[in-house]
Amino acid sequence: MTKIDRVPDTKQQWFKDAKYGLFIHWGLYSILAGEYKGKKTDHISEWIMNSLGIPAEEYEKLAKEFDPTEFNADELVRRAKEDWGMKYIVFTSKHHEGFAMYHSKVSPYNVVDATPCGRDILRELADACRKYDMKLGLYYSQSQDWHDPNGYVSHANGGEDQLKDDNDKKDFQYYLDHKVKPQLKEILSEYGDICLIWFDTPMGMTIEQSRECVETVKSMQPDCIVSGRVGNQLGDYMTTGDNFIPRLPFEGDWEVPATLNDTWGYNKDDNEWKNPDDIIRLLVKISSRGGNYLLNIGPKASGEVPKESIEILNTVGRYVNQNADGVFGTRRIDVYPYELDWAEFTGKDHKLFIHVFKPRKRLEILNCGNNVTKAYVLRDGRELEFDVSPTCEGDTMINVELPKDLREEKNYCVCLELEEV
Ligand code: FHN
Repeated sequence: MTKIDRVPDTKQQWFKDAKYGLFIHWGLYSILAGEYKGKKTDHISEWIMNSLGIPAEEYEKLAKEFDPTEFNADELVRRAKEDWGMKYIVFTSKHHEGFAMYHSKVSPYNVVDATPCGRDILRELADACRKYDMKLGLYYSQSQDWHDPNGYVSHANGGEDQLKDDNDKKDFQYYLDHKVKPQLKEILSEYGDICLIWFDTPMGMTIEQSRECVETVKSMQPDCIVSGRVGNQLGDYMTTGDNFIPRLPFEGDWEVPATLNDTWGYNKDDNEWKNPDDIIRLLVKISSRGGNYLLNIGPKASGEVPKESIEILNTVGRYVNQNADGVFGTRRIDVYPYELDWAEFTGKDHKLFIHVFKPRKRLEILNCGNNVTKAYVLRDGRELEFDVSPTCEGDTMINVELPKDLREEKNYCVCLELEEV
């Protein structure tokens, strides 16, 4: 395995500072919720068309059932911003199923023309994002399209019923020229500023084809960045494997796309919800290594966000909002080389943030660099006493005394201000 320590640099401050975003996987697969004609998929639910081998002419009938009476873009974006503390949203404008969740003139297979609801979901989200000053990015599946006769099909899980994979008989370039590029132009011209295009799984794409995707984006909105999965190393930042957290603090910009359970699209049978404490810790860990955490929700067909997702994100959001200075705008912390089972560290300017995840009597921090000038609880500014002592191994230990009420607590953050050198 090659060790990668340098990844692309977006040169965009907002992305470097953002740290935490909301991924939304929503499409016709949400109607099936993991089950078709009594058969359940054991793969991620947005893949159900592929994994259960549902022919395009059957699958597309689902559009007639799409009527999301519970979807409220304003409420969702408000939650993401205020309750969850997120800095950007990435929405599936077209997933591998090929269905556009916006009003496309390029293909009638879209949420306005093919459904009874006739609602342009992307328009509703874009308006809400503008209202709440939330950055909006769009997922677009550029390589796989199981509805278009020339879009690629890949198989992720070796089941028996999967869609036919006859990619070598397809005119992929035709699909790129007549669907992908025109649709990219639509989403980049009709919905205001788009902060990023989240390309996915570049299977089979040549470097020239990846380049055409990048150039189409940049020609429409030069500041819009593209995800690593545009392929052929042409992304503006690195996208890690799904739910994979790099151990190394890469130099450059990167993002971890992650699920709250074991699927992206809604699956009524998936109850493998992650623990909010673990999510908080992962967010901080990723920040400390210099990355962003893009955490997913899969709304139901009705537009309702599963209550489990809301509860988890509310809990994480309370931590994030109370400790915002220790999360947002923090930088890769290569100055502090230690791992502790009870804490994670983030840093920026002359501050070292100690995120405490297990009850402690006092905080003992080894060799944290410059002299500490002040220690305080981040959420309420309470100053803490500390002293510095040499250890018998010749190191320096900072001992931060904790007030009684904090000694039984977990999930809080202490800031050490360090002398400028
Ligand atoms: O196949 C997709 C999957 O459905 C989902 O969209 C994820 C999100 O990162 N991307 C692909 C798999 O990596």
